[in-house]
Amino acid sequence: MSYQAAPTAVLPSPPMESFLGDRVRLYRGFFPPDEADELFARLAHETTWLEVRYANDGREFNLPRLTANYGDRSYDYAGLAFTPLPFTPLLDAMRPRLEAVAGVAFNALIVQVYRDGDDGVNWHADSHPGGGPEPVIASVSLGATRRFQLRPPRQSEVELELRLRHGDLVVMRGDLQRTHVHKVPREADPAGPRINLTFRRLDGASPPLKARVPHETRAVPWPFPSPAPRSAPPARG
Ligand SMILES: O=C(O)CCC(=O)C(=O)O
Repeated sequence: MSYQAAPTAVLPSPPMESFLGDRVRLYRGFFPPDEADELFARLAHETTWLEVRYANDGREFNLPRLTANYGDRSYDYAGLAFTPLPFTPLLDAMRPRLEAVAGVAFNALIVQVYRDGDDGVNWHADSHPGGGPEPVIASVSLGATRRFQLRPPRQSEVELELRLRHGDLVVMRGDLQRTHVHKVPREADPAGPRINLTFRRLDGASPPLKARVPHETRAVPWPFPSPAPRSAPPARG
């Protein structure tokens, strides 16, 4: 296949819905269905998917999703350190349209696959110090529809829930990562796997992790075997 990003100059402004004081912008169908299908298929095969196994309180957990880091900065989180790979031609082809909408030159990317409804990501904020106080994050959804929830850190009720579908783009901006945490909850029966890409801008040298969590990674090529049942992990698991 020959994925070609549409030239940014000829694209009309995509329709947008705005939430939480315009700090969450949702572009439904940013990637039209044919393009989203091709991106999903190529990312599934071309991504170097890693299973992350880590120790916490003397027990071992698998991160409940597979992950891959790209770019020229490592986006380390939750005590886990990653070695980013260079952007692939496909990821480079996706970048300009996302940068045009977000107004930021992205240099770091996490790609994740939620293999089934047991995969998810727990409450967290994207507060990597390299992202500065007001990071702009472009988050692309491909594949199964999943819920994306936001709430203030000390509040138990969800303040905003979006159902993110194939081809949707969410841009988070402003001080959102200080006022809110977000989560992709586990779900009983999603219609298959979902790939998420979060493009970010990181400046300065990555500071050393405050507390390194012992972990190891293992490459898992697509198509994935049925994952083992996952137990409840700690924060951001
Ligand atoms: O999968 C998503 O939509 C969110 C991913 C996420 O929260 C993250 O990468 O920080």
